[in-house]
Amino acid sequence: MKKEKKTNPNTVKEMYQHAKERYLQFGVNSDEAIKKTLAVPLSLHCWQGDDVIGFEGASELSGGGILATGNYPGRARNGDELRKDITFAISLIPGISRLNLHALYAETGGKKVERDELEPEHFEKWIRWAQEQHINLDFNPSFFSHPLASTGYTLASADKKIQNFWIKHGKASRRIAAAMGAVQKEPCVNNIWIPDGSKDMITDRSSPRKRLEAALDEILAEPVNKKNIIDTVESKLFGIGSEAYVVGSHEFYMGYAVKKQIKLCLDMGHFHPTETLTDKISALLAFVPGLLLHISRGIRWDSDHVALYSDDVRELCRELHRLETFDKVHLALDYFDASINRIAAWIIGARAFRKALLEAFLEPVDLIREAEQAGRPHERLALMEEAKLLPIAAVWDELCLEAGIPIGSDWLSCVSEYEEKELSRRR
Ligand code: RNT
Ligand code: ZN
Repeated sequence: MKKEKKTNPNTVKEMYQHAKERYLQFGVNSDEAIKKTLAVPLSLHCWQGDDVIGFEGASELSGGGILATGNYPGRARNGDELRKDITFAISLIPGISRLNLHALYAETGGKKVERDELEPEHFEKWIRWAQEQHINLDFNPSFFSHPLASTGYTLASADKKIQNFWIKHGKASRRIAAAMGAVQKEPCVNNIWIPDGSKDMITDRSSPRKRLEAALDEILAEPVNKKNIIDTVESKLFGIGSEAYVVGSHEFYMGYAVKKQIKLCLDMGHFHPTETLTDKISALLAFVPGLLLHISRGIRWDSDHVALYSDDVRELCRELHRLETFDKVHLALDYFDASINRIAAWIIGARAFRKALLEAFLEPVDLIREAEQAGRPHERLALMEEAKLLPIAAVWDELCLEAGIPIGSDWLSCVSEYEEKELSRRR
C-alpha cells in the first residue's frame, strides 16, 4: 500500500523543539545554526542542465578531458528552457543560490560570434533574469568543445595563433564577468580552467607551463574594476586524454596564485583519491587571498559525479566553520550527470551541501576545542562521535520549513510534476 508521504509541519515543529533542547545541552544554538546555513551563498552550475553542451549549436560536449554520460530525456536546449529549469530547481533548494555560467551559454540571437569576440551584451538575458530573481552571477571562460582546442592545448599551445585566440577569449570573459559584477550586489567570480595536457609521456614538461604562465599574465593584465570581479584559477590531476601530463597541475596554480595574489580554485574531484580538500584550506589561506571550492564527487576515473552528503563534503564544511572563513571561500557545485533527471541532480547536490553546512554549524565546536586545549584527546574524539548522532534531521526539516521549501523527500513529487508538464515535451 502506498502511504501518504507529505510531511506534517506540526510534527516538524514539535520534533524541532526536542532537537533544539538536545543541542542546547551541548551549548549549541540551533536557531542560529539555521540562520547561518541559509546565509552562505552556493553557486549552482548552469551546465548540469544541458550536459555542458551550451548554445553554440553543438550536439555534445567534446574534448577537454571531461565527459557527460547518459541520455535522460528533457535536457534544456536553449536559454529560456535552461533558465526555467534553474528557476524551478532553486525553488526547491534552501538558502542563497548564485548561478555559475560558462561562456558557452552566450545568446547571440542566431549570429555566429567567436569566443574571442564575446561581449557582455551576449549575456543580457542571463543578467536580466538574475536581477529579476535577485541572484548573483559567476562566470567561466570555456576552453573546450571548440575546433581550436582539438590539439589538446589552448593557453599553453605552442601555436601562437591558437594561443592568442584563447588569450583573447580569456580577456573577453573577464570583461563579461566584470560587467556582471558591476550590476549585482557582489563581485562575479571568474574561474579559469583549461584542459591542456598530454595523453602520453612528454619530454618537455616545462615549456607548456611557461607558456601558460605568460598567457595568464597577459589575460590578467587587462584592466578591470577589481571591485566587480574575483579571479580564480583551477587545477586538475588528470583528464580523459591528459592522463600523463596536465599543464595546469595543483603545484602550478598554487605557485601562480601565490605569485599573483589571486584566489585558487580547488575541485573535490581533482586530487588523488585519498587526498581531501579539508587539510588544504588553512595551509593555502596562509598564502593566497581566498579560495573557490568546486563541490563534486570523484568516482574511479570521473571527477564529476553528483555531490552527496558524504564524509568528504561534511568534513569540508566542518573545516570551513572551524576556520570561520566563509568570507574568503566561495562555494560552487561542479558535476554533470546526464543519466538521471538533471533538475533532481542539482537539487540533490545543493541540498546535500546545505545539510553538511548545517551539520557544521551545529557542531559543539566549543566543547570539542575545550577538550583539545585541555589535552584530553579521548574526549575530543568522543565528542566528535557523539555529535554525529545528534538530531540534525529535525533541524534540517525546520530549516526547510522556515525557508518555505518542501520538507524531506516532498520535493520529489514537485520534480515529477515538472517532468510531466515541462520536460516530457522536449523531444
Ligand atoms: C573540469 C573542471 C571545470 C569544469 C567546468 C565545466 O575538470 O572541473 O571546473 O568542470 O568548468
Ligand atoms: Zn571544477
